[in-house]
Amino acid sequence: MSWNATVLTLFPGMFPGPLGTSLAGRAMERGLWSLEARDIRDAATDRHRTVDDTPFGGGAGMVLRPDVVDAAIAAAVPEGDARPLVFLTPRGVPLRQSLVRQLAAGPGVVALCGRYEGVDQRVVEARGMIEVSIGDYVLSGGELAAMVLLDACVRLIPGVMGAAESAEEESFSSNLLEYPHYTRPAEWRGLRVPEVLLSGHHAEVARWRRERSEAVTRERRPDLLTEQGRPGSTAGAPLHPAASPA
Ligand code: 6GU
Repeated sequence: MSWNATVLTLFPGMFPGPLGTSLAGRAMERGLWSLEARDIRDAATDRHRTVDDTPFGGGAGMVLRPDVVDAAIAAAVPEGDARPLVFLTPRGVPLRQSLVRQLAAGPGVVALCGRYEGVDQRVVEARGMIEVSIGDYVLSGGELAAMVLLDACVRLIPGVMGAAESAEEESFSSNLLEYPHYTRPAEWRGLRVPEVLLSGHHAEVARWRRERSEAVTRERRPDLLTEQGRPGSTAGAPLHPAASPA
């Protein structure tokens, strides 16, 4: 049983891209996950293969038609497919490690990449899509965001990472930024590695790292220390919007 990703995009040639190399690429070669990129345009029905139209209410840009997107999904996803459908859009809920963990633990994902101004909202809702953003900036399309999401999921699939790297994942689950890292030489350009790291006192090293993690988190990401991202907090979006109480 492997983890399967289907990506619906107007630019299937962008895939697998970086996902075909490095950790994800090796895991794909080993059969631990699969990736299928499907062209949304193949679901168009007119002779110009039209996928978009002007927005009702006016405004700039074009909107992907709901009938075309729905047909693309129907063609790519078998009836009864249990994989969640994720729509990559800057309007989405922020991607967090908690969602990555939930997706990685399931059967895979179907990712819809938006282009132009967006996708008709009716098909987003009719298909129960989870709308996800990867950060507060605007990309020219959802493809790079889909790659980010898939990379984050794939590295959590059992067997993809070695035991040493897997343990590393535990540090982000505490909702703290990582402590700084050092290696040889112990002195470089007159700069010494923090002495505690050379001391061999494991408990002191652990205390120092914890303190550095908390300090850098307070400095750069104080939002991680408040309710939503609290260690052990159950706050946060459910995997599926339809699963939340009305
Ligand atoms: Cl998911 N899509 C686009 N187009 N821009 C984004 C994004 C997604 N997440 C952050 N910016």
